[in-house]
Amino acid sequence: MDLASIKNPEFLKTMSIDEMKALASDIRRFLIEKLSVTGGHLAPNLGVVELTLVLHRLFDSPKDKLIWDVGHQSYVHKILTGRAGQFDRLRQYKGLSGFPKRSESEHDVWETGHSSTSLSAAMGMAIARDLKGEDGDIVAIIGDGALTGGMALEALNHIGHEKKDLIIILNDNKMSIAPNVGALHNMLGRLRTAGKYQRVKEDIEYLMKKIPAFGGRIAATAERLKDAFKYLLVSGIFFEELGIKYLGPVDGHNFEDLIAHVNYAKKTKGPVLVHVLTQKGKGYRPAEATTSERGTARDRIKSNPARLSNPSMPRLLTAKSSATR
Ligand SMILES: Cc1ncc(C[n+]2csc(CCOP(=O)(O)OP(=O)(O)O)c2C)c(N)n1
Repeated sequence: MDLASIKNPEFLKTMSIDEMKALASDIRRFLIEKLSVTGGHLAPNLGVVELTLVLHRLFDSPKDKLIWDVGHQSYVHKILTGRAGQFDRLRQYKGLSGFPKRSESEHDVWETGHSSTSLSAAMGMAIARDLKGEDGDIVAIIGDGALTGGMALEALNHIGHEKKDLIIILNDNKMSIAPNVGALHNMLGRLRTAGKYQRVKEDIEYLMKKIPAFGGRIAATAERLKDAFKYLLVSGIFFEELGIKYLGPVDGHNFEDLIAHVNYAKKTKGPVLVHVLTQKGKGYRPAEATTSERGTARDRIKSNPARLSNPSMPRLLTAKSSATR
């Protein structure tokens, strides 16, 4: 597809999944080629190709608000909102900004660069929407790195308390600028692997139902066990206890799963978080493999032009890399 011919994201609504897959491939190739000349945030954008396509398919930007945290991962959003033709001047004087910019597009509703602000922005926009009696979805897209910032945690505190309708997309690639660390990161790690324990949870539930409800010490112990296991049985208890419904984890490179989860989030009342697992650098092996400082691409790609010489490279790399996930 000629990406420069895209004027707005409307066309995505009628695309088949296969067409969206082909478009994802075209976008990855475009990003790698353009950023090899200008530099720019390659890996974060390669990781959100499918996610951005799905968000623009299911929401009606700019009536629905897409708020990108940090904003360094908004290149795919820029392509889908009619700015592909400006990528030769990315991050240059009077050229296309590397971050969302309101003067550039009505689809850029929040100017960023500073991390961890998207959740407060979403909360403010949700309050304004309700005060004015308007409708429209408010969607914040925040990385697991930015989620550890103080402002994001203040916003979670506020969001869980107010219970406004808003959607948080947690783009969890286990990376900040370097590999993420800390207690929140460890908690997300437990959620990521929760699927593996599904069977264990089912077994525990079965056993719980077998415990007879009679008096005495056995019953008391059983009750305590039930309380303890509740934490195993409810996914995303951290967010749920804050008052935010948790959905996921979902494979952020699988269109069907993404569409199903985001559609469910749209129908949910109150604040909801969709835990999306993505791979930073997806589709370009050097960007997938490096474990630190993968921000700008120019020098790395220039130092190995052979990586760009095969025109089908992004597709090939996507196929190979999915085996390493
Ligand atoms: C207040 C502030 N501190 C630090 C940074 C530097 N910074 C840029 S991106 C980033 C984290 C990115 O990690 P994540 O949010 O997980 O997004 P990803 O790049 O993995 O998609 C940080 C800390 C910043 N932009 N703003």
